Amino acid sequence: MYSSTENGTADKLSVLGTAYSTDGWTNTTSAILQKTGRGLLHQASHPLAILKELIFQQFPDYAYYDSLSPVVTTQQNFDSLGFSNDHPGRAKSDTYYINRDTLLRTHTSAHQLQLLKAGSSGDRELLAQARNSHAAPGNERFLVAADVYRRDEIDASHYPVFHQMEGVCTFERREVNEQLRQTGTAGQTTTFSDSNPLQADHNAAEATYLAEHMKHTMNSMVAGILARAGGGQEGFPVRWIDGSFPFTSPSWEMEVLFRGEWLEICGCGITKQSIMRNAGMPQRIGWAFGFGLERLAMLLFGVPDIRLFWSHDPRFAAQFSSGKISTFKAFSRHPSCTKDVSFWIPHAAPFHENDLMDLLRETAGDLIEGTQLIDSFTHPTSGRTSRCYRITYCSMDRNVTNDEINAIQDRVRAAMVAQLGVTLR
Ligand code: FA5
Ligand code: MG
Repeated sequence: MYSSTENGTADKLSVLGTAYSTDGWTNTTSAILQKTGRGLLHQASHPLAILKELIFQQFPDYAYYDSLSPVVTTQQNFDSLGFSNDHPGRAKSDTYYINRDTLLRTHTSAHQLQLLKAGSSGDRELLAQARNSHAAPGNERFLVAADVYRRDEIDASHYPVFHQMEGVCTFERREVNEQLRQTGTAGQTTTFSDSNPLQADHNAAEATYLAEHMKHTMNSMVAGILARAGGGQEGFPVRWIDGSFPFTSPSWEMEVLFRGEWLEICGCGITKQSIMRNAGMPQRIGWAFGFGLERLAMLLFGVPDIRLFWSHDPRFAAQFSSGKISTFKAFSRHPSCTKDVSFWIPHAAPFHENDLMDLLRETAGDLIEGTQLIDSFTHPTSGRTSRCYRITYCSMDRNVTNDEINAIQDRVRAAMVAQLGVTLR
């Protein structure tokens, strides 16, 4: 995937058949590049693809996109959505860059402006990429399902590649106001606050109308899917909490009670009117949501660990079939093995935990089950900081030998010295 020059540094990187030049921003590892080609959303009997189709069916009058390339510009992923220049999401420690201007999308919102614009300008080429472009021919309502990439910790509910479902719905402002004049706003409950404010561009009645429409749409979608799950699946209680995104205001997160804990499954809000103006539709107002598909799939299919979605084990794949929500039955778990590594953080260079996580994935792939920081202290006189991480190794689909893990741990330790500049203890 990387083509290398003689000193071993890559000058070109190929993603899904297109070559991109690299620079000091490039931090996408080959372990991640391999995931760009897996296409889990296009394997009809994979739980994520089943869920995607069930959601699409709940939105018959929306255009659906599920084949947009994960390679986007910083303009699409951040600038078009109003992320400030110093927003932490832009940091190299959080995002997989291909080069300075190009990255693996960190969320499906990266396509919002582009798709709204395609609708207002009649960009036929892009509109034709919708699977059912006849349903909403001007992209006034659309869904985008896609793989997204984030440098993140490793555990049972976080993985550096996951999937989102974006939903965008827009209305003629004049028609909303006409309807509000006829029906009034009595009985509506949306409140705004200083920390989750109404936009200066909207009046309270309009924003309330949009928020109620959005929450109703999302609740019905979740209820519709749960109804399809059948077989004694009980409803999951849902609650809304205030959220914050640069491209919506007000904003919310939807949480679902699952095994006694509130699990965040979605972010959403009223689309900033600046986005509608930039899209060439200042006369329309709208809302948007972004669901995490793994989070929903884990509770619908009873999948206990996010890494199972990437398993090549036929015992995983065999349990699901297109159009059906079935409950996952765990196959025998293979024994795990833990190894600790202690080291001094280098004086000169900054140390970021996500660099260690990428190094682990690059060296040991999905054998890494999780990591835990078990000790951290700063020496009182030298001022040096030491950390100890416990790494848990476990295979999803086979037994691994102690010798094999020892060899991997040796490679991890050597790579930490070479790439992170740490001093092992
Ligand atoms: C976003 O990505 C926003 N783009 C959502 C949005 C869209 C807001 C439209 C407003 C309008 P957030 O970073 O919270 O927001 O991620 C959205 C969902 O993705 C989360 O609720 C969660 O379900 C899922 N998610 C986030 N990080 C991970 C991860 N590392 N692994 C699995 N799922 C994740
Ligand atoms: Mg969130």
